[in-house]
Amino acid sequence: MAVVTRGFPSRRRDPDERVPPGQYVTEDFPVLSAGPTPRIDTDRWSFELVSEHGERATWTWSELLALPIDKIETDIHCVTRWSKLATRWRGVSLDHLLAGVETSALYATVDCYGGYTTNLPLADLRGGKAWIAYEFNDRPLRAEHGGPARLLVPHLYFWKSAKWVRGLHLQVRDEPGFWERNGYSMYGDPWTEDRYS
Ligand SMILES: Nc1nc2c(c(=O)[nH]1)N[C@H]1C(S)=C(S)[C@@H](COP(=O)(O)O)O[C@H]1N2
Ligand SMILES: [Mo]
Repeated sequence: MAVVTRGFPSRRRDPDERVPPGQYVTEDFPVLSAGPTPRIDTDRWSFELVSEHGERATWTWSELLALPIDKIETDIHCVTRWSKLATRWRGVSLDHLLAGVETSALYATVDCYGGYTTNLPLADLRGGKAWIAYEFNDRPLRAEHGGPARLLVPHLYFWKSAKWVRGLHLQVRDEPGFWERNGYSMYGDPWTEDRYS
């Protein structure tokens, strides 16, 4: 799969239908960070996948970029009620990173430089629904938006799209991440307004 487009039928569908309940559309790109912006050089960036058995796989920046690259066009929805339509990204599908992993785990916790975490079902990271994104609007992803690379899981509220991603670990049980421990939903489906637990 070389190219993915999602959420792209903007010329055919009524824009109102693309906005989940309780959301408004913004042209801005707000920055929402729970702490200071970590600065990570791509020279020392790596992504580590840890299975529930403790098996590890690691990708350097150049190893990541050697994987098939997708172009993604998608709407994003923040739980604080802004939605941004037709955002454009480049990234590597999690399918490529998860392909070689032996697991029967059903959940994942995403780990970040700076300490942020978030949890989601492993199934939501598979099937062309989630990426390690490193470009936004044809430019390197800016640090405040998670550069050099962030998770992009646009079908869930945007707090699941962890910035400054550095890996994920697979879990047999669903463990709450940073915002999930602070009252946000374990899942976060914008279409059912699954905001808080
Ligand atoms: N590492 C990290 N990732 C994060 C956050 C954060 O504070 N730290 N905030 C989350 C929240 S609540 C949102 S809405 C989006 C915001 O992304 P943006 O700042 O690029 O708009 O990032 C998510 N990912
Ligand atoms: Mo958010």
